[in-house]
Amino acid sequence: RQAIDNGTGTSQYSGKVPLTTRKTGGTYQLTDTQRGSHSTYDLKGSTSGRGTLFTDADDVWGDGTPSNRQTAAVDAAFGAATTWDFYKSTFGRNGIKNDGKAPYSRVHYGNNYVNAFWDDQAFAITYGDGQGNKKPLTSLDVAGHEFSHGVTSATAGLKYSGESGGLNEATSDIFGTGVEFGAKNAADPGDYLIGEEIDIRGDGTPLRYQDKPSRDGKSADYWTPDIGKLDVHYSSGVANHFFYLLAEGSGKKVINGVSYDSPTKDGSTVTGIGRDKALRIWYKALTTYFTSTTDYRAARQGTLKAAADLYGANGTEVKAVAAAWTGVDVKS
Ligand code: ASN
Ligand code: ZN
Ligand code: CA
Repeated sequence: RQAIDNGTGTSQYSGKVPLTTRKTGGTYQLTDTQRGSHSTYDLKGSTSGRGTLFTDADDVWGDGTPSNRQTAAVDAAFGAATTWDFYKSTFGRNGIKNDGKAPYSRVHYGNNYVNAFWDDQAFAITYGDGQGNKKPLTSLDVAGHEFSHGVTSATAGLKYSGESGGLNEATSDIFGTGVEFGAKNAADPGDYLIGEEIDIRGDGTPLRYQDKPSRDGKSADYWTPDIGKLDVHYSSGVANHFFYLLAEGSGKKVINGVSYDSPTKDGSTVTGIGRDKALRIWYKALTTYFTSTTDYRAARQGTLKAAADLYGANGTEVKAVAAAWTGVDVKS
């Protein structure tokens, strides 16, 4: 029997965090024995292979700076554990395939690589170190985003192009945000911004905004007949905006010190039902009604059914789902 040890790490984005590790002989491995044996590997700049499992002599990991190569591993391991716990506690889901098996994570991919990605074949999450190798893309919302690509692949299988591709991307943003709020981490409190910690643009602004996706200069706020021609990271805006409206409602709001102002296409007012219900409706739709070819119109229908299943056909939740889709111009 492997011993379960509670390590501690100093992350770059989430402060000091607990880590579950595995003790073998005199060393600790960065393998989470409590959550499907998720392991974190060091690619050391390589762009192929699995890398080298992180190990440590005293079970105290990283120092919060990117020059300590354990630091990105602390964020990645904490992100995977937090996402694992989010799916378990919010939806009763036991890992990506609901079979208790964890993916693995790789950090320090390439040189100055400003991206992170999910690989379905490898069943792995991979993180670059960002510009100047100073901003690893290992923040909580990004970890939740990439992990969620695995969940989408294992469930609806939304095809990664056209409208279904936008829904696939938005699903990852929606649950990434769910993970971040759920963590209640003082260093990285929840918000409806994606990638606000990793400074991917080098000017301090987030990668994406869910209250009004066009704040990034590229993403769509509302459905149009040509929406499927956009890159999936921009056509996702319609569903991100739907999710914000459903959770928080239209208009101005300040949450955890961040200001939002969410418009609707037709000027209608949407009253939010709260993030928890909005997350449950999206998850139920994803895992029950969405398929590889679901488009925006079908997403409206699927989420309406999910809301009816969860909260009753005549509830305020179903009405709010309809109002939020209408607000982003996805009509019945
Ligand atoms: N970070 C991106 C994503 O998860 C990577 C990609 O576009 N392949 O969508
Ligand atoms: Zn993505
Ligand atoms: Ca965020």
